[in-house]
Amino acid sequence: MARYNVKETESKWQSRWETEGCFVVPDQPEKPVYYVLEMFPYPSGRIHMGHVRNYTLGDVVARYRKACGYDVLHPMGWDAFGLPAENAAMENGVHPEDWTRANIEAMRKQLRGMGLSYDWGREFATCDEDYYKHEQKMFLDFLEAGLVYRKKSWVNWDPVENTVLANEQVIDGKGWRSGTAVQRRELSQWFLKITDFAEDLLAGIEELEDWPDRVRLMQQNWIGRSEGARVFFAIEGREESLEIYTTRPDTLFGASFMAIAPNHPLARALSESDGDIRDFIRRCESLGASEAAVETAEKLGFDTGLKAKHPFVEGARLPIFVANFVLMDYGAGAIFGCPAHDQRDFDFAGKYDLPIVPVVAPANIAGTDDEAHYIATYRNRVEAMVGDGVVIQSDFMNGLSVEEAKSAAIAKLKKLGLGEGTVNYRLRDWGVSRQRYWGCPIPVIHCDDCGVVPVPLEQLPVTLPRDVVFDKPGNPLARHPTWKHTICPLCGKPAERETDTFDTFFESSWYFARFCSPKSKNAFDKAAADRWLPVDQYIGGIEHAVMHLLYSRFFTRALRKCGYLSIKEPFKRLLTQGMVRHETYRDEDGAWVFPDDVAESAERGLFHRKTGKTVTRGGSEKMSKSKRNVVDPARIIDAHGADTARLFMLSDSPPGRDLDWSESGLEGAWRYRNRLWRMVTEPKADLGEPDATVPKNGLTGAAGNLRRAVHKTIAGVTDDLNRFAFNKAVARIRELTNAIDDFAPKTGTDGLALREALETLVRLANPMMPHVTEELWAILGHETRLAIADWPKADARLVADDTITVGVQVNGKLRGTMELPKDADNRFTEERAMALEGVVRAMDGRAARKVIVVPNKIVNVVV
Ligand code: ANZ
Ligand code: ZN
Repeated sequence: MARYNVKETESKWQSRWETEGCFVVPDQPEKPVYYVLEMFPYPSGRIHMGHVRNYTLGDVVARYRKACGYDVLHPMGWDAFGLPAENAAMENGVHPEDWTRANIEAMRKQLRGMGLSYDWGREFATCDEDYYKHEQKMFLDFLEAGLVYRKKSWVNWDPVENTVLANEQVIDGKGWRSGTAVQRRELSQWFLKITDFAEDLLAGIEELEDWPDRVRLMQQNWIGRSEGARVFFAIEGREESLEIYTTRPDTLFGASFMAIAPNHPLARALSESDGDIRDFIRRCESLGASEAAVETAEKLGFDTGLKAKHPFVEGARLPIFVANFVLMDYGAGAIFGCPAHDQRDFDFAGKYDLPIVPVVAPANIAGTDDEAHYIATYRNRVEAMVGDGVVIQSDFMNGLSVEEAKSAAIAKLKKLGLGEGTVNYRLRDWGVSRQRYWGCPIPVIHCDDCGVVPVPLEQLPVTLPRDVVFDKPGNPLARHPTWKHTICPLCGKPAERETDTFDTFFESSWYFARFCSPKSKNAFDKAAADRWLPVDQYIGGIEHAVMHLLYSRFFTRALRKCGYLSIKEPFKRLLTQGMVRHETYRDEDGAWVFPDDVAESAERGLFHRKTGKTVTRGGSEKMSKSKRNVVDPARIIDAHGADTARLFMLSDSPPGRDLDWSESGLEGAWRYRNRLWRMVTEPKADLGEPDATVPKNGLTGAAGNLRRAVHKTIAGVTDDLNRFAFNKAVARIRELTNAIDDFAPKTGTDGLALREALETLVRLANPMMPHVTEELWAILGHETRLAIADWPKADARLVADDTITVGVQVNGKLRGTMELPKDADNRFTEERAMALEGVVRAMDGRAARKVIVVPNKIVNVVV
């Protein structure tokens, strides 16, 4: 048989599957349905190894489920809006749309080269007018349902990207993409009321049992529910009271100051007549608005001179500070400070010389002789006592536990009309306005007389103008000479369009639903969505654990509220794949070196192929362009074939773990594919006809053993695939390959057993290596496609273990083992045991005093 021609064979099957419609999903499925979805890519222009891993995992699931008798929805599309297209426009003068479309073309070609079982007829890009127009209607529906509002707010402004960033996009005070320090700015923004669903989003996590625990925890923390109290402090000499939020009302007797956010209305009001406060606020604003920035900055306060009245202690007064560590958009934007039991307040009190009054003591100290000493020396501590304990120095709460005191304080506040218990969330509403061109236009009009007016439905979609220039940073929509000028739908006077576009997370929050009916005139057909959703298996990177998944879960609820959908959660089961890693290399000057540029020789060690500089090998890290430790999938697939790359991606690690890319691993996969090819194309016996049945009983000896191995492998691989243990499945397939290699067929029926073994091997390996197995299936004489064939079934009688291993001990020491038929009788067992070579040697001619047989387990010989 000829050598395996990788390129020709792979592209042949890719086009046949396509022309024969093997993966076209019926609109009216008759079988049970299964929806497997991989996170769709941003069309950067080239696929990377993360894509290869993600899409291989999804394809194995899709092909396997299809073989198991499901109608499988397995679609692919493009998350096509976003800033890189605008950057490319600015750098190279290419239009964002042209750049994006060209990238999609290139990447589609690369994905096709991987032999993925997509229904390409369902493909779309989010920048298609036919996609984004539905979002505009959705937005207006959300508006009507009270899920959208517009608010002037402080935003994180990225001065390099010239746009607003969501809090989640600010990492350590810096923009997630630009890496530059984020500034604060006040802008009018559109918000989606994700907080309306805070409780429900949290409760829903409970039911997502098939999500990784890590992701569930991240979502929980992000929503950040806390129980506490709202307390209203009267302000001396003023009408209004000061509302604060606290999770520790039990510490109210330890309060020694109040603090408000720099942008709190009270601070604003005071700054109008006080230049010093004004300067202080300005100083705080230059520090950045994100939680992280505030957390790391030095704690600064400014005493306003105002005093708050303590709710429980007659005559007690607390100074009110403006403080940079209080955030306006959390709780009430104001706090009471209890230095003894909060580290931040402790530091603040030290700095501004405020009282530190302990009101909680460890249980073994409270009420004992040590209590006085605890109180007297408290100020000398280096840290606040934030733990649990018993309440002291607190009047009616003395002796209570922290939890009991919380309830007692809340009850008292309620009675006094000064507060109540509340639940608070860390989750913020989602600001969706972006000052960018390459996104979905927000469909509203601003009229001087009528205010903000939604674009009437019959005027949708609002499309992007094509003629834009990127000669300077900022939003070209706002600079466009005509686009934004329109007339007010209400009064008919000249008015202006909103020039902001949606955050691109908007598009990725509902694409999974569009795939159910991608040609629908509506966003999607409800019937199709009901049929396919929720997604049975979603697969993607851990980097989307918070934002994308939370936004999609929110959209599902919002769409349900607006009558689009009836499901509660979008993704039933989630698999987050691990990173693909690679060793890093640096030259003498510390510059990163591409692995491909590294050569090795005995006398020079590692060196740079082109510059000749000495190279040192660093640790294995996530593949990234910045460290140059990337391997281009296109090159790998071109040189070794898609099947090889796919097999390697599955072989070494379970999907959730990181995977180390290695040449040797890749070579191993390549050798295995060739071995499979030879084994089937040069069989050791006449294999008979494809439909010849193997005699069910007549097979004994080696052929019988082979059949048992075949059926055990079927059962094992099936089990592995159900559990996503793809690496184990690969290992099992390789074991079967060895067993087939060891098999020496002698008779005609041996040939039939060999056929069954080879066919099974090919069928089990098909989801991993679809091309070579499809070709081998044809070579084995089949005229229908393996891609649409059924999954092999294990014969239960052959799977059950019918021989067992029994150990033999002489005077308590193991001297040998033997393979016995299950439930062999004691006499037969004893005879076989006494004949074992190790046993004979150990007995050394002595007679057995006693032989104890524990059936199916062990034999003990006493001499
Ligand atoms: C008094 C107190 C005493 C507090 C004490 C803590 C310990 P979590 O758990 O994150 O919800 N806080 C409230 N609003 C704030 C804001 N806008 N900016 C900064 N800090 C704020 O934290 C709630 C606690 O964080 C609240 O409880 C409040 O300080 C502070 F021994 O109130 B605490
Ligand atoms: Zn008007």
